[in-house]
Amino acid sequence: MTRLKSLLLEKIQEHRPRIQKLTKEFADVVIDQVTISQTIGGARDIHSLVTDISYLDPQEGIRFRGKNIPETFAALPKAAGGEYPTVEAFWFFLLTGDIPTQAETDEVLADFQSRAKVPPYVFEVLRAMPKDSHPMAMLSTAVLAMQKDSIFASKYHETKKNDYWDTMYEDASNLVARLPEIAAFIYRLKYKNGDIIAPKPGLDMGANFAHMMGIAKPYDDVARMYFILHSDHESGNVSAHATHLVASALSDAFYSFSAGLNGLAGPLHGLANQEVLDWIMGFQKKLNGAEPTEENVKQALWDTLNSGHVIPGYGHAVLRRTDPRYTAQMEFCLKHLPNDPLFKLVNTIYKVAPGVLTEQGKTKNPWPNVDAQSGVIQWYYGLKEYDFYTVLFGVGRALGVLANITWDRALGYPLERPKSVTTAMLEEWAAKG
Ligand code: AMX
Repeated sequence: MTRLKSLLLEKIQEHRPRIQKLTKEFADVVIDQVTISQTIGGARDIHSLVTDISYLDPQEGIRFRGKNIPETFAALPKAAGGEYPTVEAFWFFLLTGDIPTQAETDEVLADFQSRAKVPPYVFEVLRAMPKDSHPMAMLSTAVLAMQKDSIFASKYHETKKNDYWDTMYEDASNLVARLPEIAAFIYRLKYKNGDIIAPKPGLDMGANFAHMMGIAKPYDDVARMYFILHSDHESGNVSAHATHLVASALSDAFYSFSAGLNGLAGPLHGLANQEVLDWIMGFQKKLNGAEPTEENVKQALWDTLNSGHVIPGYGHAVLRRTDPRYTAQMEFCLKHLPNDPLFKLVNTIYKVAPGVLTEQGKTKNPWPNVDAQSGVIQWYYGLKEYDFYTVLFGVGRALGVLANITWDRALGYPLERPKSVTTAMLEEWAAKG
């Protein structure tokens, strides 16, 4: 057994009594109340999910296992010659809460390489899809296609509930190890005339992804940063919640993560990074060669709002400040591409959009989220096919949601089944005040 898996088991055994105590001794302690507006309004803010992998504070932003983004980047072992930690080190951290040593990180890398072979039928499935399929539909289909090899599903009847985490962990690890090659394959199949670049053994996930995409350094660091930043945002966002919900029926990781990806593909969620670039390209086209200014950006933002659309990359269901994932990427841009015209335009939007949204007065959070900044970096390194951007988000998101469903099974979390009410019942409660 690898150090990661044996430590994970130790952590699971340590954690189980905490959940047992809470459910046995404190089951009836009230932690929240539900209003009519929350019931109609997408269960916003109801405290009804539990995860220890990340926590999102509305003001402070995300903490992974208690560490904010700068702390996470500083604490984890870096790739040799790179500025950012390896995805392998981060996976160890997400699953266990411990910072791995270099030796432990190297073992994850070796373990991933033993799992990384993508079954050939996946490529056949992808090649058979219509050429104009969206890359997210392709990614989700590829993940679902691998369901037939799920260890969790094949051993379900012989596995005791206490051990479900083990086979879930195996599937989760296999998926994480294979996703970069699948994503790069989709990219090169769709946009590079099917000129596929084979993976290179020995490289960490970020470096191997950059290699398979055919993009030179420092894209390896971009990939590491990107996958880590997009990994987890606690449990209530659509992709995390969908994955958790489907897995709660004891569907395996392939069914569950495919469902999560389908949610990520929505324009209000992960597709917003594609929408941001689309907005910028449309704006530049309308400028017809003129310089972007605060005035014409402001006008374009109002035009978007007045046409009944959202400003992509702005607003958030939980956050009430600039997303620290936005800031982390902005810092990367300031260091590596400070004079890039697209970066400058994104900064101009950042200057103007919060004021426009505040003046419009609808959104609870006028500040940018992760998606407002992420496309600029990809564009700069030559990845201009922006309908691919959400796939990158998806590869990163796998880390968080798959760590979560492994822990879901470890802690025996039950089938999710919130209760519905009817409109008449709400009206009755409303009449009572
Ligand atoms: N542009 C215009 N209107 C916005 C807005 C934006 N960026 N953000 C919120 N609003 C509007 C909402 O549409 C809503 O209008 P309505 O009352 O007419 O329905 C009103 O403001 C109140 O919304 P809210 O409570 O502030 O936000 P929410 O929790 O309902 O939605 C989100 C959150 C992210 C869906 C929303 O801010 C949005 O649509 N943003 C643009 C899309 C985007 O960037 N999504 C990515 C989010 C991060 C991620 O998941 N990757």
